Amino acid sequence: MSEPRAGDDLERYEGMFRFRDQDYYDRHLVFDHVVPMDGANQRQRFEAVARSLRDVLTQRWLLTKETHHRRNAKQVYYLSMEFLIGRTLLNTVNNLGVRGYVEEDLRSDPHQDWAELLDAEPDAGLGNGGLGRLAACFMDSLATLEIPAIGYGLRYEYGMFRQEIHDGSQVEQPDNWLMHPDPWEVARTTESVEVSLNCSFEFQGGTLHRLPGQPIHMLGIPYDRPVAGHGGRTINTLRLWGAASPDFFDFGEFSGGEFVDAVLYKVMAESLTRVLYPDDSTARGRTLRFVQEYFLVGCSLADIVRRFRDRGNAWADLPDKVAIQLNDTHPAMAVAELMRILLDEARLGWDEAWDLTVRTLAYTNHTLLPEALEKWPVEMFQTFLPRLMDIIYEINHRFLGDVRAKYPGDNWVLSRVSLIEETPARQVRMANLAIVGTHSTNGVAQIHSRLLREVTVADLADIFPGRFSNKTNGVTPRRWLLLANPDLAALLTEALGDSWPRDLDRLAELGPLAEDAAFREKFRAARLAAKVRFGNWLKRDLDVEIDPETLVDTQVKRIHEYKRQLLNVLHILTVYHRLRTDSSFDPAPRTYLFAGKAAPAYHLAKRIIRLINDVAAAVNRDPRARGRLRVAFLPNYGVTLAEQVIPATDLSEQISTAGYEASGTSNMKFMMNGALTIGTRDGATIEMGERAGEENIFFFGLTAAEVAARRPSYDPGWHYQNEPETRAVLDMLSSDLISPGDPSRYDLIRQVLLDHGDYFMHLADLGSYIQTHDRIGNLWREDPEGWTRKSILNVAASGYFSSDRTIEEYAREIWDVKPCPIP
Ligand code: 26Q
Repeated sequence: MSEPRAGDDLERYEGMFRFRDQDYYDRHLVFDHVVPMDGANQRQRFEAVARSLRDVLTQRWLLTKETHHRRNAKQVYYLSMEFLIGRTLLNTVNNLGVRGYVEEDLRSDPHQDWAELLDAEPDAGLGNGGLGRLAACFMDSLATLEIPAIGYGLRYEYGMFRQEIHDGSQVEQPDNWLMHPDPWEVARTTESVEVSLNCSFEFQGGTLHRLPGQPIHMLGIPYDRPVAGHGGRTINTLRLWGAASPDFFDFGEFSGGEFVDAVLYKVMAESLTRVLYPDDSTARGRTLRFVQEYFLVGCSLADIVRRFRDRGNAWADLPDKVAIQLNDTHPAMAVAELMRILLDEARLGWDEAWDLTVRTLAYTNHTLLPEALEKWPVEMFQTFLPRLMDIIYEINHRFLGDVRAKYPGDNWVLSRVSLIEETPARQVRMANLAIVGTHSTNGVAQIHSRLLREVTVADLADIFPGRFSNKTNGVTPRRWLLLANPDLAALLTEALGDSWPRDLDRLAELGPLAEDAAFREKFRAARLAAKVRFGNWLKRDLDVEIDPETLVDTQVKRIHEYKRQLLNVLHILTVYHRLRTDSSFDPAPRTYLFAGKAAPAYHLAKRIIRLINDVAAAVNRDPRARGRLRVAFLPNYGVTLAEQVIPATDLSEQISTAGYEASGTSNMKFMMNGALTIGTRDGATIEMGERAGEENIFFFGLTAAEVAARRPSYDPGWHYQNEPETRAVLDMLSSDLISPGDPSRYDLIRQVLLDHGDYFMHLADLGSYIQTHDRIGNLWREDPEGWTRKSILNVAASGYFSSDRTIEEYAREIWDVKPCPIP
């Protein structure tokens, strides 16, 4: 090979990515891949850019760790089965503040296309939805606020499935996001930890079977990813565990000719972190999931305790040095595992161990849906984790003793708060374990925290009144505004200067500008630019055409009955019905967008996807709807698609049955980007109304209290009998229009709505929903200036929904941690 720096192409790369006079980029491109500069493909270029950036932040990353260690600062450990991180490149470039530099250099290179290069990065979808994305936003805020923190999760080789739509129906495809080497991760094999189960297992036909009597030892290999805070001062770590089998184990014991068995055993252990469970609402008792949860807890606690001891701390100081947050009950075995470590390894007495455990751990609840509350069979604990089961029994014994003293003679209360459910089967109630075994339980929006306290776990809230609080969710403005919406971000910087991404309350200063016609004009131009950009992206990537001048009305989230995508569909069908039957009907032109995944076993949710696609096909081919009504289902919703669609949306649909959406977080992302909201009084949408002013949010429908009061006497059939439009629309479901040649295709949906009582009360809210949509359409068409005013006021009121505010509340009120500035 000739001298590498002599070629023409190499000349062009001179200076590029020379952040510190080192040719990071060209070295990585040529030497990592052994290709000439002009022979590299986009993927290789992406890896080289990412590796160069990692080089740039490496010193800060090391300095961050070293500073936290040297100061022995109190650390936050965020334990979560999910981190929905999405792509990392652009976010890291932005947060390090090198975007202008990188883009400028790339512009001068003919082989390089920044947009294509960004597209070459896979979307790390290691989560289902809101809970996983919240964990990722929190990591961004923790680093930005310079709080010492490590996120702990699992390194699933296959994340959330890729959704394809075939003939209108969802088809799940594996998401092989680690197919190429990931440039962000660092495998730290020297920091591997061993975790043991009392019982081994094997996979047969995709399910896990126990192999009794054989204990299994597994290795957790840490894969670290840098989390660069905005401003680039603190680089925290997201540590994801990959499973392996200890090498010494297999070949020694199996050397009697059972080489193949040894290899199979190894493969079995490695299967543990193969795939994420793509289910966010039904906690079905799958053994593999149980073992995954323990694996996360076992590896993470061993790591936390090792780090704590390495710093020379005494056990009694654990709560002063360590704060562990449990993201839902998924890692709630941490209560028993920490007790095990303190009892069996540190050899503390029960009372001291319990005091330290409770003061170190805290728990966040994310759902009120009973079917999503985790319960694991006692027998499963006994098989795999008998020591933890013993500890849970002892915790329960002591706890119930206290409860008996507080409520003498009340056996009902005992059976309700017990950590063990006796019937129909003996199961460990993970939420009860989490509440009893931690010093803090919080909900994620005011209404959710109140319902949690007053309804879901009322007895436990009575026993531990001081433990309960609310921490309303937030989202990171770096990814969801600065990165996702460059047009609006530029306008904000022009109006406010460049501190708003780290001080989102400054958006309040936009309030007065709502009355400034010149600013409104610029604001509308920025919003339109985002819509045009989205339109181009849609055409190019998904071959869907939309008119950016129309009202873009979007519902993107997991498909679930309680989120009521069906209510949205019923409204669209109502508009369509009017267009078909009334030639004078002339609604404001709208584009209705849907996106979202259904759990693979959730048949009704999958049928709803098919219905949306059938409705889209019917509407989009009908000349009467042309220019007025368009519907599209965008496949494979995830972080990357959200970044595209949210900035281009005029109207955000937050229409869950009141009392069922714990918080919602996309509602906040839409608000920050200038969408107006149509919503029920549910989750954090209520707080959005309090901050933006009720007149700037379109609320409709029953409140949570009204839902509960109406339920006993609710009769969906009444609406069908007495509301002609409701009847017409429901009858359309079995018509040739929507389900040509297959009139029973939507029988299931019709039955859910009419014959099975419409549990989520679609028909009760439909009238109010349609009226509200009519008002919205009129405002859009008749008073565009008024619309823009409301839009600006929404952005101005969105500062509260920065995850920086949320994390500051956790830091002050739960963790008692302070920032630890890196020199
Ligand atoms: C549990 C056991 C077995 C298999 C799967 C699960 C499981 C997985 C994920 C249960 C629940 C989830 C995810 C729940 C979730 O995303 N909840 C959402 O959390 C957001 C952040 O707080 C809220 O904004 C949403 O309202 C809430 O639905």
